[in-house]
Amino acid sequence: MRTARSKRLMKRARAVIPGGVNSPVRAFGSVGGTARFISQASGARIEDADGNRYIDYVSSWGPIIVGHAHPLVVEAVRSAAARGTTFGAPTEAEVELAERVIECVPSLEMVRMVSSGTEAVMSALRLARAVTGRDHILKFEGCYHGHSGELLAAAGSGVATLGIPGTAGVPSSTVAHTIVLPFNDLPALESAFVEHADEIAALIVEPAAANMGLVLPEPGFLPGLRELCDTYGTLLIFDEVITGFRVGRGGAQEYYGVTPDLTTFGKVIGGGMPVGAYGGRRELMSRMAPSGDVFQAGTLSGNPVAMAAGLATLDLLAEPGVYARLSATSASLAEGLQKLAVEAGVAFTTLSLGGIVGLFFHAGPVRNFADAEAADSRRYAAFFQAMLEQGIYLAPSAFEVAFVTTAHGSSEVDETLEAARRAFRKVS
Ligand code: KE4
Repeated sequence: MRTARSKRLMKRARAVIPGGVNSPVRAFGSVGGTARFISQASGARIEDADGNRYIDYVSSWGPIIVGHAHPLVVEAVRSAAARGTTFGAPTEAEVELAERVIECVPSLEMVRMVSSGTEAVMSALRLARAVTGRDHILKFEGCYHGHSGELLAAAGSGVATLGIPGTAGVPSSTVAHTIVLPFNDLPALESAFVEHADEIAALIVEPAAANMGLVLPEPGFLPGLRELCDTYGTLLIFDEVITGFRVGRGGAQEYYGVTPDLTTFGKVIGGGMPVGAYGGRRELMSRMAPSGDVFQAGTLSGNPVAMAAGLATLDLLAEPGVYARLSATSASLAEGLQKLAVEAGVAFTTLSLGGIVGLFFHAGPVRNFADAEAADSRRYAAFFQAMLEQGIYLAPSAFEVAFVTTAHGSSEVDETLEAARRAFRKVS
């Protein structure tokens, strides 16, 4: 496969952008080889600078759900931009998208638009701390909630001990209020609540974890979070930046039937343009400036071009049967991959939820981050390369997932499984 132009572009990029990329995972660091510079995309397929075409399962890490360059989304962006790209003043489009998101997600009475998932999470945590008057926050190992310093914490030494910096540049004081626990472990959570009783402002969780591969909540886990938060007066925040509008119109909270106090969104609601949002009950959200005393702001928050892309995307997702079809495509891909792995004698676990497919080179079950870390990431890297060579673009990291769009149909699944048959043989 020719990669000369991507190689040349990466050399140029590295001279002016750290690591040649504007987000680390794009550099292919954990899978090796040449990161592909993408020049264009349409539907389920992308094309790189050397003219190679791929079936895309990165889907820009989730925002692309109705396929790349959907004509209705492109037209919405074009016509919005032609009326002016940003005003720094309220527009009707922001009200429309807020109303649409609230209409779809029962736990919401108000939302605030921002420009990324990170911003949405930062703001929701600040609100939770203001509302409760408490400082501690609690997250789970392997869940990713954006790059705000307070969340870049590694688990402390013992269960329920406070976090330690997970990266350079985060002072230990910044994570001194962050408790990090194992996902799917209610007993550990219970003891953390006993130890920190009335000090925890918020518990934030990806209701289905999709940043350590796909790890689903075990039965009782999410209801257990809700119960413990109620007992201790802690706000429950569902980070639905990935699951929102991807596992269903009402998100993972509707799918699992557990109602959080606050929810964060991103990706899909921007239709490929920079958008994040956070929302919840009116009594909570009205604490945000200017109606309340909790400050948060943003130059391009609610950007009208981004709102147009989001609205066009949510219109397309409102068509009857869309999520059933999306889930069926994901399930057929997952089942097909599992069957091929068994035939090739490769230890492999795959599962799907809405438009998400998780792949682990691990006999399973994968219940938490420790299990996910035990998966064979070297074999994932070899599988990734073998698929890439055959025109299938998976996530360049074993700790991500495959994102399916409504543009992926049976022909894309068949082509992917044909390539996987050869790739599994190669890595077995
Ligand atoms: P952004 O700030 O990247 O828009 O959103 C942060 C975020 C928050 N919450 C969850 C559950 C997320 O998955 C993310 C971002 N997801 C990663 C992919 N796993 C973005 C990819 C990247 O960082 O390049």
